[in-house]
This record gives sequence, C-alpha cells and structure tokens, in this order.
Amino acid sequence: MFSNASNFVQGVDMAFAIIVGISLFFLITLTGTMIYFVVRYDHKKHPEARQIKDNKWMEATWITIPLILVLYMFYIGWEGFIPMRQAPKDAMQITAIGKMWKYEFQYEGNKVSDTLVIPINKAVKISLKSVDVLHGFSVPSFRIKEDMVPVKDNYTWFIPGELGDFDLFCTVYCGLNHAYMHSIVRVVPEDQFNEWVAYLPEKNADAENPGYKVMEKNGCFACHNTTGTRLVGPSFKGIYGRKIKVMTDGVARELIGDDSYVETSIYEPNKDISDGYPANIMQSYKNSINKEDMKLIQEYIKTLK
Ligand code: HEC
Ligand SMILES: [Cu+2]
Repeated sequence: MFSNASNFVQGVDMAFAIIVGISLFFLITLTGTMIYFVVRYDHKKHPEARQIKDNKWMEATWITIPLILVLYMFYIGWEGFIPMRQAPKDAMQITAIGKMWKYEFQYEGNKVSDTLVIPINKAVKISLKSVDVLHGFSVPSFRIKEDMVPVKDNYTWFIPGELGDFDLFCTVYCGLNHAYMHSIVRVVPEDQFNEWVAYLPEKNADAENPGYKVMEKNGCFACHNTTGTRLVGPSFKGIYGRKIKVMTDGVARELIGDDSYVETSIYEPNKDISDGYPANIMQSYKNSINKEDMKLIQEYIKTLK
C-alpha cells in the first residue's frame, strides 16, 4: 500500500491516512446530520421552537470522543516522528552543506559531490549545516524535511529502500535563486556506490581561500592550475621568487616572480609574455579585478610553493 522509498514513508503516510479518514468521516456524518435536521425540523413541520438545556450525557460524549480522537492523532504523529530523531549509531555519515544557492555533500575522506548518492538499504545520517542563511533539506519521496540552520547543526537520517533519483528541495525561502536550489538524491546498489565514491574527487583545500575564490569567479582556472602542470597558461605554483623567462617587446629577459610581475601579468598580459606560451590568449582583467582582489590573488599565489 505504501511506497518503500524510505523507512519513514509508512509511519508518515499512515498518520496522514488516518487523520484524513477521521476528517472525512466527520465531514460526511456532520453534513448528513445537518441536511437531515434542515429537512426534519423545517418550520412547516415543526412550527414551535423548543429549547433543550443541560444534557450532561451528551456534553460528556462530545468532550470525550473528540478528546480521544485528537490524542490518538497526536499519538500516531508522535510515533512516526520519534524514529526520525533516533539515528542508528552505525549509520553512514555524510555532511550536507547548504549555501546560496546550492547543496554540497561531503563524504568521508574529504570528498565532495553536488548530488547526494547513497547505497540502498543502508542507514545514512546526514549532518545538516548552512554557511549563510536558513535553508531546507526536504526529500518528499522519503517524507523528510529538516531545516539547515547557520551556527546550529541539525541532522536527519533514513534508510532508502528503492533505487532511483529523488528530488531534493530547499524549502526555506533563502533569497534570489531559492527556486533553483534543487538537487537529486540518487539511490544505487551498494557496489555501484563504492565505485562512485572511490572516484569522487577530494575537496580542494584552497576552495575557501578568498584569493582562490576571486580567481574561480573570473574563470582563471580554465587556463591555469595550482598543481604545477602546464595548461593553456603556466601553473600558478611557485611563481614567487622564481627566475622567469619572458619576452618583453620582442626582447627575451629574465625576471624574478613577485607582486608586480603577477599584477602586470593580469592587467597587461601581453607585456611580459611567459617563455614558451602564446601571446594574445589571456585577456586583460584591468576592468574586472580591482586592487583589493589583486591583493587577495597575490596572497593566494604566494602560498603555492
Ligand atoms: C584563456 C586562457 C587564460 C585565462 C582565462 C587566464 N590566463 Fe593567465 N595566462 C594565460 C597564458 C596563455 C599565459 C602565458 C602568456 C602570457 O604571459 O600572457 C598566462 C600568464 C599568466 C601569468 C603569468 C604566469 C607565469 O608563470 O609567467 C599570470 C600570473 C596569470 N596568467 C594570471 C591569470 C589570472 C589571475 C587569471 C584570471 C583572472 C588568468 N590568468 C586567466 C592564459 C590565460
Ligand atoms: Cu536555500
């Protein structure tokens, strides 16, 4: 009767079905009684109104029965909710980070992904964090919805029971692109998961460096890397203090990498052409990188020894 997408579906759907059932029962019987009374006690059939006062039995009944019913509704809701806050100790641990406007999932070993991939039939516990504002972590198919709160850590857990892709939504209005804050939970067989996680790249330790962020935003890493290998342009690694051969106005010369060389390379890329690299490939960033950002870039490149 219920889907098996997660271990919480049955509890939540059962509570929902029972409450809808009770509501429907009262909707139908109350409306029915009302219609019956309208006909039965119509003015023509029943010209003289009569007051009925103080029927203790009736009052006791309409207090007791609804009280039992709402307490029962509370009870089944409570029963469905409690297991959601009791993650098993051996659950697989993943951290989900909400940021304007995307999710990032961190797996053991400092590996990151932007889709949440998990093995079927295994308990996963997801620590929920936010780096900026309130976000939501809602997987309707799993009947899960938790807030991601900056400063205060939250969590959720579940056991996925069906293979496939399931929508993950941010359910807390979090700014301009809130509507695009959407991702996927992909449930796969365990061996497929192990293979996937083995190939997942490790998080770049520099990703939070302000200079790195400026360069990422400006697309520098399309042509440069930080690891020492050549791409379209030279690597950023070890520029500072190194002897660099350049062509300046068609004349070969040597200089020592420093702040002013980095600045010239970014504002006037065709002035000192790095030896062995083509000119006119890199454009000038004079208009898009200001002096403050330049400082951040220089500070960051300095750390790449
Ligand atoms: C389209 C490719 C491309 C992009 C994008 C690009 N560069 Fe370059 N960059 C190059 C090439 C090619 C060279 C070597 C030729 C030269 O000196 O102009 C170079 C040279 C450099 C040098 C000198 C490095 C050395 O060892 O001599 C620095 C510093 C540099 N780029 C910084 C940046 C920064 C910072 C950004 C982003 C704001 C950026 N580049 C974006 C292609 C690119
Ligand atoms: Cu959000």
